[in-house]
Formats: sequence, structure tokens, C-alpha cells
Amino acid sequence: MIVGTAGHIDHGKTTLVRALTGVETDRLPEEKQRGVSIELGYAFLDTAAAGAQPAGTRIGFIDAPGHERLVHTMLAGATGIDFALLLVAADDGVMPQTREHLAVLSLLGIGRGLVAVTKCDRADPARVQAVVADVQALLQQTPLAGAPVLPVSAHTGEGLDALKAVLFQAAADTAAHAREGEAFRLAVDRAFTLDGVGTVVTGTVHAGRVNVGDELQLVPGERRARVRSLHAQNRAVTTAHAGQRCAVALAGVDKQEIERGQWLCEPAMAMTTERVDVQLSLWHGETKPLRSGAIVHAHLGSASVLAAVAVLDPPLLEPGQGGRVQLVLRKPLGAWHGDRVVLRDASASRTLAGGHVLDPCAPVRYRRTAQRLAELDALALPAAQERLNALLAVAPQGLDLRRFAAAQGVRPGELPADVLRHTDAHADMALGALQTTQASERVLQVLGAYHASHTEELGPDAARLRRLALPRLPEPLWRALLSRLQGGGLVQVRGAFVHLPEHGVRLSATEERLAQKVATPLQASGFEGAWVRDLARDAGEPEALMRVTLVRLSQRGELYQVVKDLYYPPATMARLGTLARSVAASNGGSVLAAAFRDATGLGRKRAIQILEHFDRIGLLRRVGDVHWLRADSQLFLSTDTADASL
Ligand SMILES: Nc1nc2c(ncn2[C@@H]2O[C@H](COP(=O)(O)OP(=O)(O)OP(=O)(O)O)[C@@H](O)[C@H]2O)c(=O)[nH]1
Ligand SMILES: [Mg+2]
Repeated sequence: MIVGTAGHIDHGKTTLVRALTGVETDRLPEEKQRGVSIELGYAFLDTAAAGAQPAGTRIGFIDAPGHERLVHTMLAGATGIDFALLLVAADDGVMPQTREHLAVLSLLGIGRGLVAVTKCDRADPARVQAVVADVQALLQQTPLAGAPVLPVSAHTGEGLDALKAVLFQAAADTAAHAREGEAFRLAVDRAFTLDGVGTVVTGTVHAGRVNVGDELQLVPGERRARVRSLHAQNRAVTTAHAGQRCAVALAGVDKQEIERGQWLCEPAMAMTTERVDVQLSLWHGETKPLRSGAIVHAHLGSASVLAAVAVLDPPLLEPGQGGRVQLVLRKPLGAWHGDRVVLRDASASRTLAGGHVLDPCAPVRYRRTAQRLAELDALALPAAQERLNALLAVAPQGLDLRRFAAAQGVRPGELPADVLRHTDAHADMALGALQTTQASERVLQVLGAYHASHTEELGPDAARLRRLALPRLPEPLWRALLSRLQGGGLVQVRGAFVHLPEHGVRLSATEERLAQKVATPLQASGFEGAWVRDLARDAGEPEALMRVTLVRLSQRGELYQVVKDLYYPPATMARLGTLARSVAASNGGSVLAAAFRDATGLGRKRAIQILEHFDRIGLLRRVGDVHWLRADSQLFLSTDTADASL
């Protein structure tokens, strides 16, 4: 269990932590000199040492500064704590940072805690009782309502046993951390160098587990490093988990590369964002509503950054009211679903609002549409699996499952059986059952209409069909959909073309006759291809008739027209396509004209004509002088050769 102190300056936080743990957490010369805490302090208390049950439990303390200008430091310490220890000095009573720290704790959603009314040796019992009553009233509208309020004195020791008893009971009641099963994430609050150990990063583990030897990533950033050794709650361990203070020694990382506000996380979960959608409540003590355009300090994890507010729903937030808000961050941060957010005003003098992240990869556009609000509703559900199912049920273009898992900070879960799924090295995507049905219907309807208006053609090619029917559906899902339709016999795919099964290719008698006549010469023409004029002459047919017929045959997927009047049969085209693929494979995905010329033995001009044809039909994509293999193209994969019918 991690306990965080809170309370007005000089109310005795550091002194109480010292009385409980024996550790002096004010260590900076400036802190000692001025008697004021500036940095976060860390100390630990063993329940065993104090004779409590269960033995061996170690409570971590994060001692926060109370200075009004250091609320951001208090916030960095308070994020991720399990239990709040709010202090109010009996002589001073409730003061501004008593209120503000209480607001911070409430907005962080911290519902477990106690209030110590300190310096009781300095006030008479009536005064102490009055302060206790004030505090109880103050807690009323917060998640800490009803928490124990205990009079203590760090100087005389009065009340300390009762306070410890509450802490030990709370530690005993701390069940296995709810987020232990999630991916590992630690909010960094310090980095230093230790002789013989190297760079050490400390922070509160927000979720998951980590082991010595694991590879972790610093976020924001790309830096990865192995865990050389670990301390949890100030003890050397081989594994640490959510709900612990943790020090991680990282191999080969320089201290300068790390700062407070970063996260240390599993590389698969690395997620950097400049735009988050959050569920937010405006503090009931605010006097004005929160409007779009407001500039605020956003505190996420141990980071703080300036952000612009866009209130999504309702259009503005009244004090005490909850709603959905987008934060546009001035600087990228690591953030995940469920992370707590606290907003302070632009001059950092007031704590305004708090809530949690719904979507760390929030959209720039369409952020208030009914569709988007339905997605945010889905993201508000309590369990990751429920969110996944609900999101699939409302996402018209499907879901990127890897991105979803990373944003949620969880490993991908089970999918409903009836979704459409595409998985490969590059993508893992799913489309909900209803959306799959609707998309299928749309494809069949568009294809039917296409056949009706292009009776002479076999059908559109797959890329064109996608543009006509489902332009926004991601390519991997489009491919999965098409092969499902094909597998179910609802469409047929011939080369690059797609058609309804009943849209048979019926050649006219003339076309049939000509097709037969040209089959052999086309095949014999090899990689050079055959010209209409030569085919007409050799077949003894009129050139005009041959030209019209071959155009029709190519529209039906029977032939390929590479440049005007130059034709290839599918088998030859497939061999050329396979060669282009193998050139690309040995060249990091690119096909240069010279390499393709050498691979085919063709002249430069013809080689380029064929590459440009491949650009047009979607096998390659030209960028400058280089033709890149489209990773998502299925043309001329080995199965296609079997389709070569002429
Ligand atoms: N008489 C008396 N004095 C106390 C008690 N607790 C703390 N003090 C004194 O109050 C002063 C401030 O105590 P700190 O523990 O530094 O206060 P703090 O809340 O940590 O202050 P910041 O971290 O700067 O916000 C010190 O001089 C302490 O000796 C107490 O129980 N009784
Ligand atoms: Mg202090």
C-alpha cells in the first residue's frame, strides 16, 4: 500500500512521516534551511516491526510539499497512491491548501484515507474538537466523506498508535491490486545515478508487474532498456507490481534521458498522444462553468502540461457537473484508458476539475458526432472486455485491435465469434458482426448496380469496388471481407476483377472465335506481349474487329492491356508479377526499372511500361522513380497463377 501525505504548508506532514517511519524526508539543504518541503519525500514502515498483522507488509509513504506554488509536485506524488493522509494543524485549522489538496485527492478519485489533526499539543481540547468538526464537514462532498479524523501530536506521540492501527488495517484490507493483471506501467518521478548500479528510475507502479530482465520502454520516446535490478517498497526483489513504490535499475540508459512525467512501460503498450478524450467533473467549489477554449494545466500520471479544452458533451460544464471533454496537449505525453487527470487553471492557482481518460488517441475531426459519442459511451464501460465488445458494436469502420489493446493498457482479449478479423504482421483488425453484414450487403448491391451499367465488363477491380462501396473501410478489413464473400460463393474474383456469380462471362460467337485464334500467339509472344495489328494479321481478321474484341476481353479479365493495343494473357502477366514481387523482396520492397529489366530480359522501355501497368492495377505504387510493392496487394500471389485461364 502507498500512502500519500497532503495538507497546508507547515501543518506537520514531514514531521508525522518521520514520527511514523523514523525517516527524515526533507533532505535537500534548502529544505533543511527553510524548514519547508520542496521535493517529494519517500519513507517506508513495516507492519511487522510494529507488531501488527499481517506481518511483513510494508507501507510506502510519499511525503508531499504543502507550499501553494508546489501543488504540481503534490499532484505528481499523489497520482497512483492507495491511501490519503491529510493533515490539518489543530492551531491553524483548515487553510487554503487543506482545501486544494482535498480537491486534488477527490478529483484523483482517492476514496480511502484518514485525516490527522496534528499539533494537538498546541491547542486545547475544545479547539481540537472544533477543527475535527470543520474537517468532517469539509469531507462531506468528497470521496473521503466519513473517513476517520484523528487528533495526534508528533511531538508528544499522542494519537500515533490509533493512527498506525488505522493504517495497518487499511494495508491489511488492500486486496491484490485491481490493475495487477494489466500491462506494466510506472509513472516516473525521479531518476538518479547510483555507484555500481547505474541509472535508477523510481515511481509508483500504476498497473501490471515487472521482472528483472524485462525490456521496458520510456514514454514519450522510443528508448528501450532492460531491467537490471529492482527494488519494491525499498527492498531488493525480482518482481514488482501495481500498488508498490518501485526503483528500477536500467541497463545502458543515461540519467539525462529520463525526467519526471515519463512512463516506463511494456513496449507493446507504448502510447504517446497529444489529444485525449476524458470523462471530467468540474469541482463543485468552482464558480464558473468550464468552456471550450479554456487553457489549463493538465496533470496526467506524474506529468503536467498545458492543454486547450474542447468540451464535447454537454456543450459546457457547470460546477459539480460531469461530462466529456477533449484535451489538446501542448506536448506529447504517455496516457492510457482510465488514467486519472486533474486540471488546474492557466496560472496554476486553482484546481478546477478531474476525471479519467476514456480515449488516449482521440480524433481531431468528428469529435462531437453522435457516432463518436456512442464510442465514448462504449469506452466508459467498466471492464476492458465490455469496452471492446461495445466498441465493435458501434464502430462502422472496425477496430484496430493492437491500438485498442495498447490504449487500454491491456493485452488483447477474446473477440466475439461473429466478427470479421484480419491478422498479419502489420495489422490486427476486427469489424463487428452487424457492420460486417451491412458492409457485405453494400458490396453486393454496388456490384449489382455496376453490372447493370457495365454489362460488357466482367466487373470492377477490387480496388475500384472498394472505392465505390466502402471507401472508408481499412484495407485489411476490406480484404478480409472480400475473401469472406468469395468463400461464401457470394462473389467471384478473377485476376483483379470481382463479379457476382450470376454475372457470367458470356462471350459472343465472334468473341469466342477470336479469343481462340489469339490464344496461342499471345502465349508465344512471352514477356514482349502481342500487338493488335500483328494478332489481326496472323489471324486473318480485320484489325478494327480485333481491337474492339480484345478491349472487351480485357474488361472481362481475360487479357491484360499494358499499353494501347499491347496485350498479355493472364499466365504471362502472373509470371511478370511474380518476378516483380521477387525483385521487390530482394530490394527492401522497391522495384527499380533496371532491376526489373534485368530480371525479365526485356528492354528498358517495355520494362517500364509493365511496371506502370502494375502501378495502375494496384500491385505497385510509384514514388518518384521507384515502384514500391504494395504490402496489401494480393495480386499475383501464387494462388492467382491458377486463375490464368487463357
Ligand atoms: N508542537 C508541534 N509541532 C509540530 C508538530 N508537527 C510538526 N510540528 C512542527 O511544525 C513545523 C512544520 O512541520 P513540517 O513537518 O515540516 O510541516 P510540513 O507539513 O511537512 O511542511 P511543508 O512540507 O513545507 O508543507 C516544524 O517546525 C515542526 O516541528 C506537532 O505535532 N506538534
Ligand atoms: Mg514537509
